[in-house]
Amino acid sequence: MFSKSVGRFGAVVAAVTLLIVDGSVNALAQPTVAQSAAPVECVAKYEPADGRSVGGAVVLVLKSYSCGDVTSQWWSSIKLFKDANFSGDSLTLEIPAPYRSCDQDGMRIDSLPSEWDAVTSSFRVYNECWHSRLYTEALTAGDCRKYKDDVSYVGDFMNDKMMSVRLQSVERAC
Ligand SMILES: [Ca+2]
Repeated sequence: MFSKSVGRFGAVVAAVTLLIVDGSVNALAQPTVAQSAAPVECVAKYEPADGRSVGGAVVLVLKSYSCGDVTSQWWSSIKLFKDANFSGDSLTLEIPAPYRSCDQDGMRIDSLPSEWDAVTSSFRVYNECWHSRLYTEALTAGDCRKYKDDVSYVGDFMNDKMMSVRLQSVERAC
């Protein structure tokens, strides 16, 4: 029993020593300035849901989602960034013609690709979608905050909480 404990302790010491030695070697092998990975750009395409309109807004549903080497000929409505100041991984929400621009009733996006739930910290808007309302739950439920134009930081209240959004050309109350 005693010798078994010593044996285990010895193994732990050996493992820790190995880690330290290994860590030192790796530290020497690494470049002095750590390289951060380039931000990933993603695109989510939305199309109008058949027969659904809420308060005049076009209700959009997710049709496709991809990241990496993405190109598109659809129209941008809003681009979400995981970090503040329009940095970090991004997701552009796109729509087809003729819904390319926001009008006063605007668009309603009930859900995001799941990995984009509750991560947004900043965003840009396009095609007359000057006014936005962000929601902390899907289906434009939960807490809401309204914004105008591009937003470099959504604020502590909404940071890493957005799960759905409304966009329109004029200001609307939450
Ligand atoms: Ca974030």
